[in-house]
Amino acid sequence: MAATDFKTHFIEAAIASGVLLFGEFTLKSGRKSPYFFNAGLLYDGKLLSSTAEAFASTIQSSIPAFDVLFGPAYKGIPLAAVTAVALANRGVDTVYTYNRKEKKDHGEGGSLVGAGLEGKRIVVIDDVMTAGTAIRESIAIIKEQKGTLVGIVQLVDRQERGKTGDSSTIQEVEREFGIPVVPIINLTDIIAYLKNKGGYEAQVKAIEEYRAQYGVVV
Ligand code: OMP
Repeated sequence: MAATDFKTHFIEAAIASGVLLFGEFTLKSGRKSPYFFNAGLLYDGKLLSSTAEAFASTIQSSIPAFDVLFGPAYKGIPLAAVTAVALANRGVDTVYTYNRKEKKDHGEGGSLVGAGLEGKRIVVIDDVMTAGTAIRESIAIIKEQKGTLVGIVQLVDRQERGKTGDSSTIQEVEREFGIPVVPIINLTDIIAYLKNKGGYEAQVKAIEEYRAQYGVVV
């Protein structure tokens, strides 16, 4: 599927399955948003399969050589797992790792599950980027484990300002860590879809007002 076809199909399916919602939502950053993307509801096998393909092709086209996919708890976990499968189907052998939110003190112990990160080149696979708190938590884990971060692929870039100045969170993270941060879809794609589809005038107006307050110029 071409990238633009994927985006249209994905946004349509996300709205139909309640993954992409419109209303009033308080975000992790405290910002009040007229839309919310809930990757926790991305449980349709077909949609997950096309999402995995999109992650795999984005990695192949935009991310340098790597060893391990890292899927942060919770929502990054299935995304990293299905991406590893999609890459394997393309002949790219890789491994993946995720963290637990609570450290386990019995059984195998520790807070990471999967391949070790020490001395490895890591790509983070995650759901949504807003102000960058979640991604910085992942970067801290990789550093603590003595892995090297080589790239980040996000399912949705909300194209918002980071914590400092007028740059987007993606620009901030790219600059600070010197790595590519690549989204699969972004807010511009979502607005374009809604405008093209029609019937979403009130939602587009609210999103554009929100974007004027927290977004970056694109
Ligand atoms: P930041 O940590 O501010 O970048 O926000 C990203 C995190 O917020 C994601 O990992 C989600 O946990 C959550 N989130 C969503 O899942 N969907 C959204 O549309 C917006 C957020 C959010 O709270 O900003």
